[in-house]
Amino acid sequence: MRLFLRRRLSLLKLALAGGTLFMVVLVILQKDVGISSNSVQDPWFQDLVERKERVLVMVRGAVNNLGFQIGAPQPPPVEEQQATSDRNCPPGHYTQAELKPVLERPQQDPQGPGADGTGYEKDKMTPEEEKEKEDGMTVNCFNQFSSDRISLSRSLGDDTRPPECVERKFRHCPPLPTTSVIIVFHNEAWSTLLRTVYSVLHTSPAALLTEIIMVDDASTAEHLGTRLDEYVKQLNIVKVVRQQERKGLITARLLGARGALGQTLTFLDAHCECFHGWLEPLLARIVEEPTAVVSPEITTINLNNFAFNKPVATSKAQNRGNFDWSLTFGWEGIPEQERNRRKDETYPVKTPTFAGGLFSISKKYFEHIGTYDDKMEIWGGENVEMSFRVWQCGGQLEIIPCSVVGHVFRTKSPHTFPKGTEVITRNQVRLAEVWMDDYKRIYYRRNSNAAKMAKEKGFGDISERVNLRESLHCKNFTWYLNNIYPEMFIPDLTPTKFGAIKNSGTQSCLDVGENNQGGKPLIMYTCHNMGGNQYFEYTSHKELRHNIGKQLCLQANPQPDQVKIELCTLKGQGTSVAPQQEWLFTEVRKMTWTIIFFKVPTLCLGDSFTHSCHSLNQLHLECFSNSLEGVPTYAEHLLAAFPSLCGPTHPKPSQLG
Ligand SMILES: [Mn+2]
Repeated sequence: MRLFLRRRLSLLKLALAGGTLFMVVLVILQKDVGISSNSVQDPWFQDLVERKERVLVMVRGAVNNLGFQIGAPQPPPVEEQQATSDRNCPPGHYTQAELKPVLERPQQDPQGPGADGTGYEKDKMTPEEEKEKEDGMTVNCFNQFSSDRISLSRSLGDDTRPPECVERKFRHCPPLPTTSVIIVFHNEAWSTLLRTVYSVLHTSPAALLTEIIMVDDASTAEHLGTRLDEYVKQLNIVKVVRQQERKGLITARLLGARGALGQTLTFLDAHCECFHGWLEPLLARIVEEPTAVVSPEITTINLNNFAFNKPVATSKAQNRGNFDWSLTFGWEGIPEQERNRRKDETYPVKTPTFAGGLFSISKKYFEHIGTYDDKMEIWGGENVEMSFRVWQCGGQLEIIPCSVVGHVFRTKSPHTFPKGTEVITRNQVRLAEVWMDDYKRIYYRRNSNAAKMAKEKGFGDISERVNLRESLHCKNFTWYLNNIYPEMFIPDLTPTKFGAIKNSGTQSCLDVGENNQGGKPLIMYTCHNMGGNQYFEYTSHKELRHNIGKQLCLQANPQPDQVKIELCTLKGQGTSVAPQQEWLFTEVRKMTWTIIFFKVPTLCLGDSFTHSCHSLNQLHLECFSNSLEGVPTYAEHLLAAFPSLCGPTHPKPSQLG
């Protein structure tokens, strides 16, 4: 009996001990989760946190099933960084005094032109002023007349960023790194250039700004010579270095970076204005993640009146960078998953590509990751190259929305390309060859100049860059697409037919026209054989896709509507090709094809035209393929059921067999 009791008691002890252990584990787990979600700013960790939370829910559920009732645990207090004996690394946060700017902004006239970031345009102008404005517009492609009348030290008014950005404090330890601001310019107007410089001096903490390095890419304008040298002398931490021959942005930046003394590099364009507290969040992210390449949120300075588009406290980051298959950079909305990962605006936004004009990077990391491809010329493609490289080689590309910098976006460049715009294609071919593996073919099919250059090896020596990719053990482009940009549409690597659709009667080609994002009718236009707006490919699903950026499909519409391009209905699992987007090719004789019937005969095209589908001389369309390495050039003759060409007497698809 005693023995039995003892045994029962020890069983009870065991149960109690087990229960206690369970609770301890629970508390530890909870603490772990609490710390992660409080101190880790890194959104990548969010996944981990969520996973832990799921485990926690499971554990709680198990506990409840056992009959325990546990109240919601209190999250542990945010622990302050332990005080260290290192004098350079004191505890606590930077005070405002410690983040005092290099140069106090002098008192500004609140009624002055452009005060507090407002726009300025003069109403009644004299003929001389009109002329001055026009000349300024011609030289700069922005309103220099306005810029010249706005204070070089103008204020941008109150700090209107979201409160979590305004209130954010930065830890002393590890300290924020210093930075060298590098500004490349070529024939920039005096007022925009110097306002950029002053803006940096008025907003950057003296403790963090090592220097401003202005790199002159062989400007010819008078005011940018000795006058500039003399002027910046009084600004002490500003220096000018000069590239004697115009070699472009890439080599100019490398020249600036070479002499930089800061721990990080911050590249800015020559017509920018920095908003309150723009620098600290960029540098804080680099401390946290030394492989992060971080861009500010870029806002618009109006090119006509220089109004600064200020941030709105309640709005969230909207945009991230992308690219299309002609390797052009663009902006897109942040996908929902990424939006959900960010708890507030202090979290970085991961971005597949970046605009590349404004960013900060650790100097060591910039060198480690291979700076720039120094055989690229002038500009164009270098931002996409750096985007692929950073991601594929283990870095991160991010936008930091709490950091806001304004930039004058122009609709066209006032500068010429000394060797023509061919250099952009050359730069793009270099990046495609080094980073994109077989996916480069998708680009080449859409740009026949690029395809030709690739075939003829006219893009220069890329061995250094290929070696770099190898020595850094960079991942391949499939990895990039799957992990960094899974939202990207990937066209057929080997479509059955591709090229331009040509009417051999009129010698014109089917063309989507300017800025056709879908919904607009197509036009017939002089064939240029360069791909672009005249590029189509025939997919294994019988679609005729124009898919350089968006997934657009040629769609027949009920008469009398013309053929348009619309979003493809086939988008992946669970979707199918709409009958209006399905086209048939029928061979009429060897290498000569008649088409392209769309599936619903009752909807067949245009009766307002007298042509019959039988008058082949009028209706011949040719499909020119781009020539690719190893693929012979071929031309296929096609007859298209195009509304302006196809009359009501066309034969039924079955007759065409
Ligand atoms: Mn610019």
